[in-house]
Order: sequence, then C-alpha cells, then structure tokens
Amino acid sequence: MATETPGRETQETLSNLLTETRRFAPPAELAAAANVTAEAYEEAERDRLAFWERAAERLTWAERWHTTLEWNAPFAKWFVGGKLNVAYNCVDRHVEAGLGDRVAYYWEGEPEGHSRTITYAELQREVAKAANALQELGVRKGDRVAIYMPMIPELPIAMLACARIGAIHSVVFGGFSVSALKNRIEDANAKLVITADGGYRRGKPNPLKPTVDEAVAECPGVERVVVVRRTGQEVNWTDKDIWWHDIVDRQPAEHEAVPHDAEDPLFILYTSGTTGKPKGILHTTGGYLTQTSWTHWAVFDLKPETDIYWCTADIGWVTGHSYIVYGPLANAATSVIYEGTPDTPHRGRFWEIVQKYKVTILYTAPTAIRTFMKWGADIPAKFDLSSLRILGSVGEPINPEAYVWYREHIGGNRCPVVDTWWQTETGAIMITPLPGITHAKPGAAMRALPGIVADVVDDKGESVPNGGGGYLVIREPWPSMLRTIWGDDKRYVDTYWSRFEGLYFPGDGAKRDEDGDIWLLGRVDDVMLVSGHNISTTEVESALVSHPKVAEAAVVGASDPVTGQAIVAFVILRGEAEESEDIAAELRAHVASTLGPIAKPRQILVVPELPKTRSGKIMRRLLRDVAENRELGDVTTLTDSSVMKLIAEKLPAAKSSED
Ligand code: 6R9
Repeated sequence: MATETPGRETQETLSNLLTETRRFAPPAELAAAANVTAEAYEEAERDRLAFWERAAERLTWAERWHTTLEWNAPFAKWFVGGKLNVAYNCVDRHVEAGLGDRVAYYWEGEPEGHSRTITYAELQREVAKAANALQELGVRKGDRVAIYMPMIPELPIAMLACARIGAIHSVVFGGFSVSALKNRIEDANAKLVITADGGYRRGKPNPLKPTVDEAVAECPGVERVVVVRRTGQEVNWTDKDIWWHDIVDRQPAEHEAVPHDAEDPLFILYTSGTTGKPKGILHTTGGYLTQTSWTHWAVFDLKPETDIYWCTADIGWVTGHSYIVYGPLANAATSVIYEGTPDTPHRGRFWEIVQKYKVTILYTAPTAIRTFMKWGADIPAKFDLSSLRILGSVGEPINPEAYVWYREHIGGNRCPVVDTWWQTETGAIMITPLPGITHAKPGAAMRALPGIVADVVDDKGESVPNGGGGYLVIREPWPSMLRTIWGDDKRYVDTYWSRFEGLYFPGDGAKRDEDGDIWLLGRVDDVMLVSGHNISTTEVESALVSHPKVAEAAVVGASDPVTGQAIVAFVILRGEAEESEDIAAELRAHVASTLGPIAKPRQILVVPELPKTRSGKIMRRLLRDVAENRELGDVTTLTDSSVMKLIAEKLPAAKSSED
C-alpha cells in the first residue's frame, strides 16, 4: 500500500534503504604477508602525488618525468617529460631479469585439448615478430590499428606489438556487428585491421572474417587486414588480406623498443554510452600503466612467483585490457586466458579450469556469479577449488547474497572478496576493499584506493553525511584517467565534467553508510522515483536476490498513475526453486520487510533470462519498454535478442495484486 503522496518533496538525493551487518575480516595469514598495509592510505593522504610517483617507480623508465601532474582542468598530463615503452615494461624487462621461463599465459581454448603455454621469453619473441610485421605493413607511431579477435594469444600479442611501436590500438569486441565495427574503424580512421578467421564459442567455430569483410568494404581508409588462422574455417579473400602466419612468422625475433612519451596515446576503447555515437575513450602511456600495474598488485595482493591469476573478462572490454593484458604483464604475473563460454562443454567448465591450473586469484563479474547461483552450488562442489585465495568482482554492483554465495561456494569461506568499482574511463580500479586490510561488507566497494579521492554528493555537489545517498564523484585527477574522447574534447567536458563544477561525474549513484563506507547503487539513469523517493535499482534487486529462491533480479520504474513510477521486477529463480502460484506475493512481502513498504514492487515477473549487454550488464532500458508496454528500443547491443521475446510472453500473466 502506498503511504506517500506522489511528488512529495524529500531532502534525500537517493534513498538509503538497505542495512547490512555482515563483516568479513581479512584472513590473518594473508594480512600478515599483504603487499599493502593500512599505512598506504595515510601516505597517500599526506602526499598524493608522491604516492603515485612511488607507484610509477615500479615501472622501468627510459627517462624520468620532470613534472608528476600537469592539471589544466579537466585535462590532465601525468609524469610529464617521462619516457617508457609499455611492451618493454610488460615483457622484455622480465626476461632481462631472468624470468624468461616464467609462464605469462596459460591459454585454454574452448574445444577439448586446445591449450598453449606461453612463457615471457616466448612472448618477447612473438611480440617482436608482430611489431616487425606491423612496421613492414607500413604502420607507424600514432597510426590507429583496429583489432577484432577471439580470445586467443595473438590478441594480447597484437596489442603489445602496437604499444611497442607506438601505434594506437582500438580493440573491438569480437561479438560486435558489422555496423559497430565499421563505425569504430571510421571514427578512429584505422589503417590496419587485425582479425581471425573465427574463434570457438558454445561448441562451434564462430566466424569473424565475414564481419570484417563487410565492414572493411565500406572503409576505404583500411589498407591491410591481417588474419590469424584459428578455426581453419573457409574465408573469403580480398587483396587487402594477409595471413598472420605469412607475415609474422618470417620476421626476426628481435625488435628494439623505442621509448615513447608518457602522454603518447596507448589505446582507444569505445564505450557505448546511453545514446547515439559510441565514445572513443583515450588512454595514454605512463599514467595508465602506473595505475593498472599498481592496482593489480595491490588489490589482488599479487605474489607473481606463486600466484596463478585468472580474469574471466573478454579482452575486448576494459577489464581485459587492464587486468588480462597490461596490469598482470607489467607485474610479471602468470595468467590464465580462456577462449570460450562457462557452459561449454558443461556447466562446470570454469571450475575445471581453476582445478587444472590451480588458480589462486579469480576475477569475474556479478552476472557470472548469479548464473552460477542459478545453476546450483552442487556444480562447483565437484571440483577442487582449494588453490583459490582471493576472489574479485567487477562490472555491476554485486548483490550481498551473490557475494556471500561466491565467498562460500567458490572461496570456501576462506578467500576475501574484492568488489572493484571502476570504468572504461577510469582505466583502472578506483574504489575497492584491499584483501589484507579491509573488513569487507558484502555488496560494498568500501573505500577509494590510496591516491584516489572519491566522494558522494547531493544534487548541489555537496558531500552527503554518513548514512546519505547521492552521486559518486571523483575529486582529484588520477594517473589512469581518460585524457579525452577521441576527436571530441567538448563531449569529454560535457559528459564527465559538467554535472558538478570541477568534479568528475561517472554517472553512478552511491551511498555512504554509517561507517563512511561507499556502496554503489547503479546508474543514475536507472534510478526510480516512487512517491517522491529516489530508489536505487541495486537495493531492490539485492533485496530480491536475498530471497533463497531468487538467483537474479532486475527492477525498473514504470509510470504509475498513483506513485509517479512504480517498481516492476523481473526475476530468475535459482536452479532448485520451483515457480509457484504465490511466488510474486512472497517476493513482494520479502522486499517490503527488507527495505520497507516504499520499495515493494508493484509487479513481479518470473523470467527465464534477462536482457544483458555483451559485457554482462543488465539492460534495464529494454525492461522499462516492456513494463510500459512500449515498442522495444534499440536492441543491437543485446547479447541474445530472443530473450526479449521470452520476457514479453510472460507479461500478460503478470500479477499486479495490491495487498
Ligand atoms: C570495469 C567496467 C562501468 C560501469 C560503472 C558502474 C558499473 C563496474 C562496478 C560497477 C558497482 C562495481 N560497475 N564495476 N558498479 N560496483 N564493482 O565495468 O567498466 O564497462 O566501462 O562499466 O559499470 O555503473 O560506471 P565499464
């Protein structure tokens, strides 16, 4: 029953409804040997720039910078005057330090028996050959190279080869369409494309070359297309095409890595944004590598001699750039790369990989964790996961219940979970627990890293007190921040620096709890306005997921004559739960008792799937269309467009009882 009148004025910017009392202290042994101690926060507070200078000193510079930060707001330059080579830092220096035989990547293809082990010495030779090949093909410093590849070793090799010669890579996720690829090639004016015949996904070869053929046919600026043979499937051949093995294999295995300026561009990565043209997020060299490598070492407490690290993201997303390629390699880590999907050939595939390689650090996304919850805990229970010592989460707010499930069924209640908040734009992790320090709360990103100044503010840009909700902002520049949007400084300023004067606005809602710890509450575009209260999608979703029958939930605000907007929830049940007659009433009551009556959904629909972007984030916009009986908006970034049909079919059966 609605207790408030619509449009009621409230003081709060965003409601804070959820209380969580569970705490997990760091394991004593881990804390005692942790790479980072609580002093790091104090050090950085005393002198933020000196803190980042020390982080930069973990890299090898050909020339030291003269100015740590030049801040011409909102345009930053870090480590000005410094020179370094990213590929040298990620590969060669480790070989020179005697680590040539250390494994850089254990690569696991999707089909049975497709695996490869690549040491740092091998990686050095492969990157050198690829860099020589790019130069033979006429690629020069500053040129843009589009990369459209499956998750195979040639992908990081191609990225590192670009970085080595100072070419700017633009990796386009290998599931994107012809038009997405074409727009990205055109926007960056790429002269070379690197691709493969295909990759393996869901048990079969998935072609990539035909997409490139169509896109390149409309991009006259592309001079050559280099094609890796992965699946052996048939491909059309044009006179721009050249096989990777034909051009790369015959190159010398040495290549001189010339130093580049700290502010030379390293890569462009497109992020879709809510409307219109994708934004080409530009990252540069010195600051990006400083923060990705420091955070990878600190947040995962990396012990490169003994850890086996696995980040399950696709390299086509920023998580893959920063935490499969640049961060781990700069730290001389040993990583796993997996080509395929978690359910091929069976739903235990991830756990089989953890067992096979004795993975110690696992970094994955809430969407995957909730899928594993849905499949049931008996699946991971069949594998030996005792090698794991740290678990990470990224991409969306992790619901407390998913966090606790992850901790228990994957981490055996022994591994700290780090919930890492960051974005394509931030380049590296910004807000997160540290595994040897933080007494973590399930669902909270907790605290800005040392050297990062984050805040939660109200509509006017003023800090909210503890217990308050509002907008997440970053107050000071950080080394791995985006430098601009490729070719569009104005859009950079408008998008990120105009909402609050002098503050970076990432577009996320957040709250600060009674202890001052930060919780992310979802994108502000998704916030629901119910009877004058701004209610976060995350809190209602987390309340639903805390019910033992629910694996996953998405909520949206649909227009309502009484309350302005009303909450409509879409839920996926856990593997063992049966859909019963009164499940909707049961879940509505559960939300009301967890968060209060204001957050009680008007309607609950049990659905088999939720619409997700290709990086696994829930697309609430489409659910809003369904909930308001509108024609569906743009579905082109959806992983599986049949999902919306399944959901729409459920709609007439929906109960909207008012109890
Ligand atoms: C790394 C990545 C960025 C957006 C971000 C936020 C959401 C990411 C999160 C999280 C809550 C976390 N997000 N990590 N929300 N808690 N730990 O995902 O980059 O693809 O650019 O997305 O993802 O909404 O603004 P990107």
